[in-house]
Amino acid sequence: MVYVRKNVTKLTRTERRRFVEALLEVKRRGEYDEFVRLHITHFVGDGDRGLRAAHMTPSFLPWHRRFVLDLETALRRVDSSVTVPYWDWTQDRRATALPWTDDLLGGNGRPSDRQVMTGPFAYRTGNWTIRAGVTQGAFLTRDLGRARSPIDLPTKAELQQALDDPVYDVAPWNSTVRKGFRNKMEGWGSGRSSWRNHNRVHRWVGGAMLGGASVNDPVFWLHHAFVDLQWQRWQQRHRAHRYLPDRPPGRGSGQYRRIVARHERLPPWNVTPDQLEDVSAIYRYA
Ligand code: CU1
Ligand code: CU1
Repeated sequence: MVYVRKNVTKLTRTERRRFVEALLEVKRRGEYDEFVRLHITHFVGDGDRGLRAAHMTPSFLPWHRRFVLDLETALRRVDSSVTVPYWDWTQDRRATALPWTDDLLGGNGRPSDRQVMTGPFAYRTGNWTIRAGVTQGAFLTRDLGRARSPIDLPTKAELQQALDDPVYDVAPWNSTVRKGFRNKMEGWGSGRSSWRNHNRVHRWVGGAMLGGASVNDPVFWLHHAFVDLQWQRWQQRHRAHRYLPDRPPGRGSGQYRRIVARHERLPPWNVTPDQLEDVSAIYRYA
């Protein structure tokens, strides 16, 4: 049965409660921290050595598609009615509105140390202690909108610029490319312009959402579900276009063995980007 991922603003009271309870149970079982660790392990950038499977790379989209799917599977083992909702940050832009309510993700961090004090993921509830992180803090932190040097969430127009590009990605397939849907969506550039779309949302949330351990904030999943929806929209708009590159770069290329081509295995899974392009048999967005 194909299940439905909803806009977070469309969840009923019961659906919100069940989503939160499933997350807390996955955390209690120790599975959640494995997701955090996996993401940290795959936080390899242009300046690092080795294969870039998850970030600054064409497979940014399929990697996170499979990653969200795995979390969703873990949630559905707890409660089969649960799916991952998406946060449309072009619409829901206020730090006090959904998804930042006490019955869902809780609110902003307090000014002194950015610790989240409200909602189900506040440290004092005892249910959300951060164990896997690049920093040592045990509590979840947020700095919605960046109080000291404010930024806005990406706009509809900015998202549209990414969706309008018919080419999936271009050489050299990293964070420096100016063309292609993938990096316009992922959002790398230089200086402040490297905070576009996906990246900008991580910046806007701040706190735990910065860096490799960003999975510690459950908004990660709502954000990446929305990014995943954009990939679907892009596919529907540009039907003649597909994931690129279709073949691995050759030995002479600086990207040799650094990226994942369409039919290559996408670590840590036994799956290819090609196999992740169509998920219509698993879920759809409403
Ligand atoms: Cu990521
Ligand atoms: Cu992300």
